[in-house]
Amino acid sequence: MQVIATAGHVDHGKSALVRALTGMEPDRWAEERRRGLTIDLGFAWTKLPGGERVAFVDVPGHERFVPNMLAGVGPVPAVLFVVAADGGWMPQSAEHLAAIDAVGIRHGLLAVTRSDLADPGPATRQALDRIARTSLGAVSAVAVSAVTGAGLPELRDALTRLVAALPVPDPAAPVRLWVDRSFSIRGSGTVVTGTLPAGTVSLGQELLLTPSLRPARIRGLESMNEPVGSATGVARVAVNLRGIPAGLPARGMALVEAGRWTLTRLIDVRLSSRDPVMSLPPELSLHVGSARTRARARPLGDGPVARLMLRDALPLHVGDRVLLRDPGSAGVTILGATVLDVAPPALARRGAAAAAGRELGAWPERPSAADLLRRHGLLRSGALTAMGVARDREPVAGDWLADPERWAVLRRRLAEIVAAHAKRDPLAAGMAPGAARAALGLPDRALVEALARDPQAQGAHGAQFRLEDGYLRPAAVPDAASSLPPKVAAAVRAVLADLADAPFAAPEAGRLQDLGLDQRAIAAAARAGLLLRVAEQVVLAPDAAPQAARILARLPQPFTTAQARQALGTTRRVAIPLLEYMDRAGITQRLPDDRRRLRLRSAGGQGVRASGGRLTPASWPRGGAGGRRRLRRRARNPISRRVRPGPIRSSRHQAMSVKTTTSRTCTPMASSQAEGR
Ligand SMILES: Nc1nc2c(ncn2[C@@H]2O[C@H](COP(=O)(O)OP(=O)(O)O)[C@@H](O)[C@H]2O)c(=O)[nH]1
Ligand SMILES: [Mg+2]
Repeated sequence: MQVIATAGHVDHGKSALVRALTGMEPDRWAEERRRGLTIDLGFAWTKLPGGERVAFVDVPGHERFVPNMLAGVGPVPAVLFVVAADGGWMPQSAEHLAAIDAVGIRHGLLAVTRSDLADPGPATRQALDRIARTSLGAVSAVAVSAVTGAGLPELRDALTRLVAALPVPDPAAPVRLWVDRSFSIRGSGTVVTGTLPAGTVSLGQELLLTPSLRPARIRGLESMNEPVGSATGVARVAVNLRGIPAGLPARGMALVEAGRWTLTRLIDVRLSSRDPVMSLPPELSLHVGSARTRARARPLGDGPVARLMLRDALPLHVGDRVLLRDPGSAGVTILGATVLDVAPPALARRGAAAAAGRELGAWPERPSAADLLRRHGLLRSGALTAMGVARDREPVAGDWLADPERWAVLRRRLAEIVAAHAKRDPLAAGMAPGAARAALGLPDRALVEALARDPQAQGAHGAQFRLEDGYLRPAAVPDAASSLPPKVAAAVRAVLADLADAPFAAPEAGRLQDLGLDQRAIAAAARAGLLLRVAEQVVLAPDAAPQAARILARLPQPFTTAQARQALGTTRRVAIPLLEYMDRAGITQRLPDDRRRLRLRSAGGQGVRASGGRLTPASWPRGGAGGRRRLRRRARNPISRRVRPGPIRSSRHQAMSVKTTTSRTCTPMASSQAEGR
């Protein structure tokens, strides 16, 4: 089916025409019928000659009821524009047309009514000329009389052609059903009606009622007074809701699908008019769908871009069209605007507003994931979905999506931070990822881990750091000793001199103490690859393991610990931890009878590489033993976020965790909150 709204000046015959086309009474209220004046929206439907069903939303034409008119026109794809042959172009003809243009409706038809009372020619020419300059463009015109019935067959044919040309919306599109009526039926409970522009609603489905985000299950569904199991947009639907008290829903609220909309009070928009935003009144009415709220406008730069602070939170997508109106102005001020961001970042720095205006001014009407990521740097995949934007890339960590440029900047900054930390405290094990997360202002530690895992982090140029044993530290530098305090470097040189003649006579604890090599210093020297530390107090030269392997290769295989100790010319204090180290490194294999054999034909040759002074089989991930410890990825389950709604974190520059409580993904409200309403 299709839904078409009427439009046009009061008393030009809109309601009479809908009545003539459908046989239904669009003026629902007794007061409307008594006064012969449409005050609120009316609904009627019929079958066209070709069998297509079409519903009409009949709007009031009186200037006092323009907000009602906007609520009717907001969600529909097409209009039946009405001008009276004997009335001609009138103020609300112009105002309604401006509204249609602002909302961006592209399909319509002109009916010149009351053509039994005057020549329809002049009114037709006048109206077509004005309509042609709007989003409707060139439309067909039909002269009709609701009284004589003249022209009605031609109008039905024209409607059939119009409906056939309308685009078919995506049945899988996110559901947003703007409520235009709400009432309760004895025995059934709460019912809301609305125009479903796209997507599908079905019996049993759970939706959320904005702005409370209270869950509402569809208990009953009707389309054009007939019960249906499901309805696909475009459709007029009446929905019987479970879980919503009668009296709660109201026009302007919406039923939305969880996770697919952003509920927001703060939006960045671009006006369709060429007028600069500076001329915008600071207080405006904002209309979208059947909703109406107040908006305070802040120009972003001196172009057509503005930030709007809304009095009420609305479920919006990037790319939505909104209508802005200044009810206080003497003339009619109606402006259309495109929503460019539904969770805009704070404008903290000087000049940020103008910069945002320049950036957003160049965005397309339907901003892409790339556009939004360039602006936000990082976004959760779920947040992007809730913005109505399709994901075009894989996450960098968890469900985080990143702008490539921002990611590269973060990598460089992380390298700097890690290097600075190592310089400040050369003997430290490294920087904890949590500290790096805070320093970078990132919202999630998994991002730091992903930055460290990124192959570019290990690259030959620029950022060089790694995550090992749970700490971030600079990648091995060519002159490792220079990374140590001079005293420690000198002590290490002394140890290595001791070992030059007797490579397996590890210095005794007393000797280490005399040299000033405490546990921290030894650990730092080992990390720098200057010493091999096989036990707390047992240090050897970095190449001790391959050297030992060459000697042990000459023994009959397998060999005992005593044989190995003798061959290496050392004590049990050194031999046992060294052999255990070689077991771990895969150089030797320990048998059940405690004897060992060399695993490799030529130790130190193929299949083994030095890493940070340690030998590791090449098949291990870089970083050796520490790398094996799988980085615990914090699996952030997007489902779990749906249970507790939280603010979308918008990220910008270093202050990446700026939280905007002004927007959040539409997720069911907590049940404790639900009781409150
Ligand atoms: N003679 C004649 N009167 C009409 C025609 N259409 C509407 N009217 C009358 O015009 C008045 C206003 O019509 P209505 O449908 O309420 O206008 P609306 O305010 O645009 O909905 C009513 O008195 C109608 O009976 C028509 O085609 N011919
Ligand atoms: Mg009317």
